[in-house]
Amino acid sequence: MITDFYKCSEHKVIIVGLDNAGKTTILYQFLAKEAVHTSPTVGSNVEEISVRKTRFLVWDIGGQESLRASWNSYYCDTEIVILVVDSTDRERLTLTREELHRMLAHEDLQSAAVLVLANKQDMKDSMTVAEISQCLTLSSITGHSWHIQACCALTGEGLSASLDRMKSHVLAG
Ligand code: G3D
Ligand code: MG
Repeated sequence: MITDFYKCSEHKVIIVGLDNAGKTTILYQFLAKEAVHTSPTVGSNVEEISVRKTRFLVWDIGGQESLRASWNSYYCDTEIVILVVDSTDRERLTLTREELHRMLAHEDLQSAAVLVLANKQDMKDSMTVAEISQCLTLSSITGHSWHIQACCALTGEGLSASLDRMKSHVLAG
């Protein structure tokens, strides 16, 4: 049955971003809703996350420079790209912008939506969503549906809203 197929299907999500942005913490917050002790991701972590009846297969990909070259091996069939930004890391935001636009030009991601998570909003010196949006030139993205959400992976703030948005995106698509 076609309906059963859709009920059972999983939506592939990849979490990308520079090292130390908070990707692994976010993955496990999605899963457990509690902060976990993390260590730098070597290779990748993958977890299945259910938002009521919608299932996501979420890949957390290592962000160290040496690993970024292999991000593209994860792109195939990805429906949502979550880009995690450390909102306090002003110095490397330009690098994040380059990685984002390079990624979106890849043919395997032509139909993927982008969710930017402006993480570490608990820090006093964090940049706002507006600042990050401008620096990443999000408004220049035309071929992809995109959204930016402020969050704090330590408390989980902003993450339920992110999961809701992911769910409505795949249901609408
Ligand atoms: P990565 O997977 O993107 O490399 P991690 O990043 O999830 O390993 O997180 C890197 C560090 O940032 C961790 O600190 C983690 O606790 C911290 N972190 C993640 N999200 C937040 C947040 O919202 N606010 C704050 N203040 N810190 C956060 P350690 O000290 O373990 O290196
Ligand atoms: Mg990690």
